[in-house]
Amino acid sequence: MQDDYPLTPQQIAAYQRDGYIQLNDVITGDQLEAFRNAVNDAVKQDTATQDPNRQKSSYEQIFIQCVNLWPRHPAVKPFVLDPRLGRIAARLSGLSVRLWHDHALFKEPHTGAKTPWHQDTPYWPHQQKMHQLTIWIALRDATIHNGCMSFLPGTQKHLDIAPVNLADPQDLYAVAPQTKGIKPVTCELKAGSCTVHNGMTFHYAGPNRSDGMREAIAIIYMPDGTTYAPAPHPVTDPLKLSPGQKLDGELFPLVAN
Ligand SMILES: O=C(O)CCC(=O)C(=O)O
Repeated sequence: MQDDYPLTPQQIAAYQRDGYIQLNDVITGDQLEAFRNAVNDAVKQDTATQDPNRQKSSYEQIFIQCVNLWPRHPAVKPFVLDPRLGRIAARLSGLSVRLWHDHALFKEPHTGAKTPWHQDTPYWPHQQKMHQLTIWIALRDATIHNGCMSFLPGTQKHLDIAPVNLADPQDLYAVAPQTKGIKPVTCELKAGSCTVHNGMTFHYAGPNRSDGMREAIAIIYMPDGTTYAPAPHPVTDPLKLSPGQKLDGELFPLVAN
């Protein structure tokens, strides 16, 4: 078993205070290349039947998004379920965590579309909202030029803001005037580095102005014991869950406790 990624008590405290953290060189060398290839192949397969000349919705213009690769793509599975990543999520949150889902997020070259400021958890069919977290892994270098992530520190404490419509974004301060005056922090990442954010922390990614694809995969965790709140979501829609039902079982494996 690989050693745990080193995390200091100061880093854990910073994550809990700010609602995000940057972790460098989490995946390196051959492992990084294998992960990148596996995700690229999966995205190619998932998008193979799409007409590249179709009229894209404003949401599709933000990025190519392929949700929950791991159950369908055996080459991706060991990376997404990697206990070393799960333990990062568990140590930062201080909780036992289950996988919620993964999604590849590929920002196409010269699309001009930004990922608007938003919180994640309000979109998810979960009754508990405070401790979900995403490990966002750069599979290639992510820079200001090609759309790396930015965060508004401390905003994970704002639990009552209506979800932002990503397809028709409003001005952040109209949606969340509480965030006025908070200075965004932008995290450029070398490939294999990642950011981790609480699902309630406001975050943003700029447009991809480069000639290459911005390739990232986000792996999302939820505390063990998270229960279902009926709301449309591609991962839970086929499962016919009852309100209050625990999200567990083979689609939501316990990855670290
Ligand atoms: O990759 C992006 O552009 C945005 C990612 C995001 O919003 C997330 O991982 O929660």
